[in-house]
Amino acid sequence: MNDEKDKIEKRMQNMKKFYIKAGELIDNLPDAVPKKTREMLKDTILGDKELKQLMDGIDTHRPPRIFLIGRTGVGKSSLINALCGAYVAGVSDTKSCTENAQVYQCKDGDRVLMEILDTRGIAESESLNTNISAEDMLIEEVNHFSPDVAILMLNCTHRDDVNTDVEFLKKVAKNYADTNNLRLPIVVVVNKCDEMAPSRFKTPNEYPANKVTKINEVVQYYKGIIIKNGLKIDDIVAVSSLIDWQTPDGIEVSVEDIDNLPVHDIENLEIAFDGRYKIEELLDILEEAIQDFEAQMGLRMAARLTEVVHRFARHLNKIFSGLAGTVALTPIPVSDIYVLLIIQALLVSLIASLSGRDISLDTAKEFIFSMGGLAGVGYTLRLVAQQGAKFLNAIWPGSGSAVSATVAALGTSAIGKAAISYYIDGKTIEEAKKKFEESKNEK
Ligand SMILES: Nc1nc2c(ncn2[C@@H]2O[C@H](COP(=O)(O)OP(=O)(O)OP(=O)(O)O)[C@@H](O)[C@H]2O)c(=O)[nH]1
Ligand SMILES: [Mg+2]
Repeated sequence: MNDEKDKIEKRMQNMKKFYIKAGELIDNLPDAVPKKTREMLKDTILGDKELKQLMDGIDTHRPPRIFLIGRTGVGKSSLINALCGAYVAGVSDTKSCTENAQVYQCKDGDRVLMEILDTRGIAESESLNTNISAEDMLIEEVNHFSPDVAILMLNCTHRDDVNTDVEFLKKVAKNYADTNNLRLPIVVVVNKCDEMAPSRFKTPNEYPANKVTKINEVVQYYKGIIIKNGLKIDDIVAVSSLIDWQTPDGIEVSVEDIDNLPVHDIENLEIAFDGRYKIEELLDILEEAIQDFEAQMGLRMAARLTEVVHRFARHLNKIFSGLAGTVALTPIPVSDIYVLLIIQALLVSLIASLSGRDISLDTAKEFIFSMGGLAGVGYTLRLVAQQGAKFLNAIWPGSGSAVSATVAALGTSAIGKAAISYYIDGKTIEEAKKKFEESKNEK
């Protein structure tokens, strides 16, 4: 939907505006903040390459090109839907299609989310031409497509012979490396985890331990074969792409019937049941594997608004927790505690801006204080400096007179998660606080 695209762009621009303003905000901090500290803050936040790339990418991104290889019915199309969190119609691009491979764009309305080279795997393909083998044709096709990442899809419940596809991928990877002077990132996805016994458990956080154990065994089995065959992969992950769809008026439709619906209904399909397992993890793996920043950003943007906003918020949280940890590498004395506080306040403000709200640094600080039960105290920076130890103990009990890198990173990540639940998920402040309490004790 166009609407959706506008909204995503608007939220991103909103966040970027706040980021650009950060330097000015730091300059305008009360005089109690020493100049040295301000400089340190500016260097840390504005000097961070990853954060800068993220912000720059908002204006320059392109749909990632994904080379999908897997047998008919393994769930290639379903995986794309799962990654996008939407039913995306594949639009064929006729210029380079053979019987074994198909290039298409995944679209949500007129927004191109991804470009896919879809193949059924060499094991299933037949030579179409006596002069040139199916394999050579496919390799040619892949090179022409120039993927950002290759995904080999396997089935969790029946252990297919993967040797042929692994051998083929090795050739593709070699060819790709020779042509592009770049390594082709390869991610292996073991799909249909939900069908692993006991298969009646379809809700991801209700998978019993024995199901998870069996899933992991399959992953180890495939991993063994791949390693034995000498294929270098970036990662392997077991997922479920299961989504049941319904029309906006709540009528559930089976995947087989979707194509018979009017275009308007297809474009507006909603999730009736979300059985997606470890898809977020896969997205993180793909983000890491894709080397091109514009494509990386395109992957982040390839979803419905709520998912895009979450993805960005999580990414911001990761960056800022890292920054807080770095700052605290030399343990921060109490008097410098506002460095951490400002880093966190900026994080909270950026997360709020993603939710479509503009909040001041002061509001962000109030939010942070309220996590430690200091709401309404009206803490100023000067007060924080004076009462640093009290503040520290309220937020991270036992942190004593200095904050270690781990505590700073964990505490910041916990604040970020609380901010996501309050500003983005619309939870109450009590629920956000609960999230904070849970998160700060995580490993
Ligand atoms: N339970 C379950 N069903 C799945 C999953 N992924 C796909 N399916 C179902 O498996 C069937 C085949 O899925 P597709 O996504 O069409 O498979 P494909 O690999 O694109 O198949 P081709 O396009 O024919 O090569 C469909 O009925 C999907 O609904 C999954 O993770 N769990
Ligand atoms: Mg398909």
